[in-house]
Amino acid sequence: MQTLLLATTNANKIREIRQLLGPAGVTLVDLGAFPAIAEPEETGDTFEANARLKAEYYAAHAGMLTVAEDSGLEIDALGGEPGVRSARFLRPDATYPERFAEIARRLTHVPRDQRTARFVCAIAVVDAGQVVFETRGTVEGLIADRPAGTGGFGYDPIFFHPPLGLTLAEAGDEKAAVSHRGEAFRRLAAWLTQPSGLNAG
Ligand code: ITT
Repeated sequence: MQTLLLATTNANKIREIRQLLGPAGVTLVDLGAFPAIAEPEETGDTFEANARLKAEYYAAHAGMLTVAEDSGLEIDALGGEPGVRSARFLRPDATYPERFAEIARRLTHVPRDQRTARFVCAIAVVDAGQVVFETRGTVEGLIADRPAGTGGFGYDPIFFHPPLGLTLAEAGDEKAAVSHRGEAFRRLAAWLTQPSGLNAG
């Protein structure tokens, strides 16, 4: 069975991705197996650039087939902020309630129906120094009036998903069915299991 390094330091991502790649028939190892590898600086301007940067870096240091993802929240009325800086928005050590309050402040004069936003997840897979698979998943929604729900992580409590009528923090298992990460990693699972994918032969 193929072994794939899941190169993220975010435990919430690991939990979601392990579930999404369950049907892919690969053995997943995470960065817990490589405690000596320091985190790279995420210098890319796009989710794709950062996903590639992380996958190339960890693949080179661990010497194995590696997947990395870069994700975040784009709020249209804020010109796409926090975007690639989602994990560091406001301050690297800011709490999510602090970030929610700042977003609410910046959206004060924006009508509710114009508070459109999306989560984006870009994936890159690197094998022997080459990017061998890339994709992007998105989910569209609206910034909620106030945080709601205790599931998920990060910005999920303020991300309202109109078809579900819930924030992603209220969505439970349904988050994976509609999320940016779900879309991207289901495509990766399909690629890993198809005859022309990595498992060929
Ligand atoms: P790695 O780089 O090690 O993977 P990270 O948390 O720093 O971990 P990113 O740079 O990709 O990862 O930042 C992603 C941030 O975007 C994450 O920390 C959240 O703030 C936000 N985010 C991404 N996916 C999310 C989701 O499903 N729900 C809520 N917030 C999410």
